[in-house]
Amino acid sequence: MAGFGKAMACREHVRIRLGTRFMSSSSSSWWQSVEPAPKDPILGVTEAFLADPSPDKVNVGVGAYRDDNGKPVVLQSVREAERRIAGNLNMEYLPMGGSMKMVEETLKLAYGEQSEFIKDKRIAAVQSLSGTGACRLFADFQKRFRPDSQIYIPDPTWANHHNIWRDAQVPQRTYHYYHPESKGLDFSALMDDIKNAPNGSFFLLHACAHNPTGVDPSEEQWREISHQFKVKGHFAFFDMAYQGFASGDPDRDAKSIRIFLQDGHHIGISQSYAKNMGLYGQRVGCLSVLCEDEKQAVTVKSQLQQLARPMYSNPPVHGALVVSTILGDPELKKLWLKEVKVMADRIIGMRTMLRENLEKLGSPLSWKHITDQIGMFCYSGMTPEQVDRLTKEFHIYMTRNGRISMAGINTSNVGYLANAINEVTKSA
Ligand code: PLA
Repeated sequence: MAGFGKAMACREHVRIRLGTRFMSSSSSSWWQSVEPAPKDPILGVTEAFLADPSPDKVNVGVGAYRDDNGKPVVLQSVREAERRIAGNLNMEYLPMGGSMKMVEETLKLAYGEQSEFIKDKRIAAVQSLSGTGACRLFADFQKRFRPDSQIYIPDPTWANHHNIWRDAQVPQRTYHYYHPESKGLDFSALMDDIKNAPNGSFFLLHACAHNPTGVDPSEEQWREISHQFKVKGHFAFFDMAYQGFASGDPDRDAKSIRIFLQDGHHIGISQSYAKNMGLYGQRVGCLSVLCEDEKQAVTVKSQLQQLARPMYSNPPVHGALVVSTILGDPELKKLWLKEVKVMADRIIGMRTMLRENLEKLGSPLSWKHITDQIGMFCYSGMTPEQVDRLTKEFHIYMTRNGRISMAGINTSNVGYLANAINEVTKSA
């Protein structure tokens, strides 16, 4: 008995010890090797802004449109579409490729209302989780069907492009884009990089309103780029996150794409309604790939759906309904186009005001690039240290690459912002 008792006690002891070990492993050591992720260079700015109690604080970090009172905007066209769809619909799943009605209307915006490619059903297209989701889906598609390819990304670019193609395990190269001295396009270096890339390379191009630089090629330069792509047999993937935000006219902002289409390229496009319809949080967009013919488009689409299925199964329904309601009704579409123009014009107006304010303060630097650049952002040329001073001393929040979201500026804060920029840059 004594021996049995001893054995039991021993087993109990082992159980407890093991138990404690299990406890400790499940409560702490599973994720012991996990390091904190670095803060996102753009969305991290919003977090810091929200945590600042100062009444003077200004957020010109993330590219989110604000009205002249600094308030987020829900477009009238969106409100009206929501009124029309409210209560009328069920909440069933969309197909894996999303709302075909939405996709059809979205393709018209990019490829042109009368596009032969739409009529000939040569475009494989799916609704995506906004522009980010479209880029990621394309990156995964590229990896799956062109596993040895790499992607050429402009230097600089939207920071998340690097994350997207990294996580899709597509090797990245950069190509010259921005010229720091002129604060414009480094066209000759860009053309050299296009020429020197191996034939048949994948290139990511910003269709308009380049983020973060606000620098776009001219129409003539786009023609040259397209020509050189043809010579080299490169693939152009257009990220069009700001259609309408550059000129105020979505058709004009699609010029780069139309040039490539005229030249017979088989391109890919990411489209987003975050900015031009203000549907940021609805996550609605579209990925399209122009194919040889209808048969290939059907095949490619089936593979895009296959990629989406294990990730998120099918995309959300509400934003897609808002978009298809607006674009499917000529009156609502007209209203939307007017509203896009109002947003773009307000930003253009703020460019002039910011530049004028800086010049009035007697800034020794040139601020011409503020009005030369286009779209949602101004690539100011400020250093990370100057940006840090803006944040610490003036509670102004922006990304450390010196990018200013023009959409966060209004008539009430432009003077304050100009003064602060002048203070941190005047001795540079
Ligand atoms: N592509 C580019 C070039 C972008 O600038 C952005 C958004 C996206 C795609 C993705 O937008 P979406 O997924 O919301 O459609 N860039 C923002 C926001 C506005 C962000 O970083 O997510 C920016 O502040 O740069």
